[in-house]
Parts: sequence; structure tokens; C-alpha cells
Amino acid sequence: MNSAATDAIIGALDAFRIELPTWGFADTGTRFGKYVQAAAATTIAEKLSDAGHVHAMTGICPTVSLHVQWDFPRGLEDAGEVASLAARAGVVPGAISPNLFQDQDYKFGSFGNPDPGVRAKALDHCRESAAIARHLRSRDLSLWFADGSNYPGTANIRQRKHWFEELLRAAHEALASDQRLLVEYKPFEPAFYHTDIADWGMALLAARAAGPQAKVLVDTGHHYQSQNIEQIVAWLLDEQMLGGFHFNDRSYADDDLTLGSIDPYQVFRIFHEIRLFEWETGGRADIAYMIDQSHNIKPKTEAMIETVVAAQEYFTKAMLVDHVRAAAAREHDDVVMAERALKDAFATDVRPFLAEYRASRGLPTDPLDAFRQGGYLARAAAERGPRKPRGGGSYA
Ligand code: RM4
Ligand code: MN
Ligand code: MN
Repeated sequence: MNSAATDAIIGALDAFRIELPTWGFADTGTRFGKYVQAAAATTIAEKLSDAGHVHAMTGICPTVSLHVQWDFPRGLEDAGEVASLAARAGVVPGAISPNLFQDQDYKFGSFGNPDPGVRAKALDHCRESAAIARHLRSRDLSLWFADGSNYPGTANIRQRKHWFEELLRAAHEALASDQRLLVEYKPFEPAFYHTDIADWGMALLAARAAGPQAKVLVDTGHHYQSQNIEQIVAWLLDEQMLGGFHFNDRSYADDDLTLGSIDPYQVFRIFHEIRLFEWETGGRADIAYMIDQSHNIKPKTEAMIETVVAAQEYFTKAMLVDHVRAAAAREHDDVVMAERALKDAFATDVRPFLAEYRASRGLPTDPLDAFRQGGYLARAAAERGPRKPRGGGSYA
């Protein structure tokens, strides 16, 4: 690699940031229950402390996504306290997610609920969430809807689409001029027959209906089997509608596993599409990289460090693709060499380079190793464990 290429990678790495989710540090599970971890966070102070520690080890995750219902139980009133806890932990608030699924009122939906009172409540909650975001100087209001139905004929799909359009427009009006609305999609779960915003096309139309500050959020776990996510990314980039990511990995459904644990090549291919877009346009894609991962087997904090490091590695590998060579090969229908430009980059071991890069920035060369040596997990377990319930709840 020549020194100009190395400088470009270092410049890109210096700008690469990935956001941590508070809920990824808490005990969560599956519908069959959860295995409680002594060290997992229960309070917002603990979640932010864990996030701050992940940032201290990796240096690239200064912001934390927050869920209003879980992290601001008293709504806007809690914003000042959350801001000071975040500052104490060495992080700042990031995207704000309203919670439009946990309340009993949302059994038949939020924006798509046939009851106008429930729709109004959902909109109010979004407005309050936008106010929290403004108070915290958070840029993004991140919307994920559990809305849908379980049986054919039980929901008027077009009617619900219209309610969504109307309320998304109203939520958009609550934004300040420098804020964004991110619209996430998911094909199923918790609804098992239809989901109101089920895929990227619906999210794109919904975001366009909402207004100019609305973009699409791609959660990598929210697709059908073997869907080509990087193509979705390429199309959204081209439409200037890609607002951000929720990164995680999956085998079957919305598994929320650590990034790249199942399909590392896919993570690389996603970063490659973004890099190619930037290389061709000469601009920077304005994308919020966020993690949305939450599973109950690995220690939460270590799982988060693994994902941050994985994202940084696949991002770096994507920076290594020789676009001149790949474009020339495509020009001559040289399928083998065009593909090889990607495969060579993917096969490069970037870990020694990243270790050096981290050292040059005063960071641990191996974040996970440094975390283990620091003993944070054992201290958290000793402090938090005794206060925790023994069981993780039951399915029935
Ligand atoms: C959903 C979706 C949302 C996340 C919730 C907790 O499946 O991914 O982004 O906030 O889970
Ligand atoms: Mn998500
Ligand atoms: Mn999800």
C-alpha cells in the first residue's frame, strides 16, 4: 500500500464512529426467558457506565442510543439527569427511540391502531421523544414500529398506511431543522401476518411521506433469509435516503447476535457499497452507524466490544478494495478479476494495522484483551449481582 492510500484509510478510521445501544447492556432474552448475568446493567447509570467503558477501550463509540421508555421513565423530566450521567461516563446521548410497543394500549398497534385515542397517544410520545432529543442535542429520532396484525382480514392494510403517513408527517413537524427522523423496517415479529412497515421499500415511501428530514434505517437483522442487504444499501444511497444502520447478525430471524459472527462477508459487502459510493462521488455518506444487539449468552460488555471491533475491521477491509482495478475488470467483463478485487481486500488481515493505529491514538491495541485485564466485569458482577433477581421470568 502506498502512503497516500494509508493516509486515506487513517483519515477514514479517524472519522469512523459507531453508536452503542443502552438496551444492549441490560439483561434481555427471548420470549422463553432470560439468563440473568450478574454483571449486566439494570439502571441507566450502569448502562452508560458500561458504554463509557466500551468507548474507553475502543475509542470509537462516544455516543449512546437511548430508548425513552426504558431510559427516561419520567420522560423529558429525566433528560437532565441522563445527560449528566452520560457526561460522567464519558459518552454523549445519541439517537432517541420512542417506545411504541410495550404499553398495553399498543396491543393493536400505535400509529396504525384503529383507536384514534391510541394513535394520538403514540404521536404525543413521539413529540415528547423529539423534545428529549432536542434537549440532549441528539440528532436522530429513531422509529421502529411493532405495528401489524396476526391474522388475515383483521387489519385494513391501506387504511393503516394512511394513518402512518399522517402521523409520520406530524412527528416530522416536531423536529428541529437539524434533526432527522429515521424509519426502521422489519418483516415480522411481534406481528406474524402483516407488519405495517415490513421492508425497505415501505420504509422509503413512509420516510418520503413524512418529510425531507426523514431517512431509512437499515437494521441488518430485519430481512428475510438471504436477502441482498448491500443492494438495498446501494439503492438507498443512490436515492439519498440511507439514514443509518442498526448493526447485528442473525441466522434465522431478528437474532441480535454480535456483528459478523454468522456472515462476516456480508458486513464487508455493506461497507464496500458505501465506500464505492464515496469513491465514485468524492463525498462522504452521512450515515449514523449504530449497534442494535442484545442477546443473553455472551457477557454484554464483551459482546459489545467484539461488535465494535468487528465493524472497524470490516470497514477497514472495505477501504482496501482496489476500485480502479475492479472498474477496469468490469469494463472488460472480466468477472473473475472484478470479484477478486473484493475477495483480496476481504482476505487481508487488517488486525496488525489496526493494532498499530490504536496504539498511535493512545488506545489499547487489543480492546477485548485490555477489557479482560482491567477486571471491569468482575467488579460489576460483585456490585450488581447481589441486587438482582435469581430467575429471568417465565414464558407462561
Ligand atoms: C426491534 C428493533 C428496534 C429496537 C427494538 C428493541 O426489533 O430492532 O430497533 O429498538 O427491537
Ligand atoms: Mn433495530
Ligand atoms: Mn430488531
